[in-house]
Amino acid sequence: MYSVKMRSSQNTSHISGAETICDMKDIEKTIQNYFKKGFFHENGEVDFLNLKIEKVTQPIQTFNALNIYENHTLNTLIQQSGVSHAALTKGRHYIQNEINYRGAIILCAKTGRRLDSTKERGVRVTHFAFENHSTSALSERVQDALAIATCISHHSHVKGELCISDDLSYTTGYYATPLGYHRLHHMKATNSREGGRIIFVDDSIHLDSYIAFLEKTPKRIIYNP
Ligand code: PML
Ligand code: MG
Repeated sequence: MYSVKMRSSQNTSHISGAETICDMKDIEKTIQNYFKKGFFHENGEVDFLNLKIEKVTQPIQTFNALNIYENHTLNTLIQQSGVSHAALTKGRHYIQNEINYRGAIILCAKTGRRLDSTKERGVRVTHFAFENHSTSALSERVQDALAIATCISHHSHVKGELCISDDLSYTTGYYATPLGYHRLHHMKATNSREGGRIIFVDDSIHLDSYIAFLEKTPKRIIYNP
């Protein structure tokens, strides 16, 4: 199996990213698809696009995807998952600031203090593949989001993850906990690059091994509700 990754930018500012793990025979069509996705993007004209293909050498770990839910409010979810309002407010600041992080920001669920030291890059969930074994079709965007959310929440110290897309016209976000992926509609105004991923954790987490799991361990996420 091979890990295939794409990221594109304008003036070093993040425009788009995608990734999967696939068989050798599927690499060509995957990079074609990622080229189109990353190069022709509503977020702006691209002046840099990186495609990376790497052979997967470590064993792949398999996880069941979180179940998808609708109709919950963010405030209720935040409260139920043990994240404070102060932490949510700080998380929203990272989402609303001018920086488009490529990855996630990790905050203490109690105080909202930033715990990772990845600056403007953020922590990227990489080396994962999504397999839909259910009869319900999911858009490519939701498949990716569900795979990433499943990886992020697979740790006993993670309370929840808030994600809002930084794509101009996509306003649905989600809040995921180890108990489910909750879609949240109308999370921002259209034509806004505001967006990002915030992971709320218990600050006794062993951050280095958690980040190594997210960024390096090959992961397969099976959706079969
Ligand atoms: C993104 O576009 O990067 C994030 C996608 C969030 C998907 C939310 C949903 O529709 O379930
Ligand atoms: Mg995007």
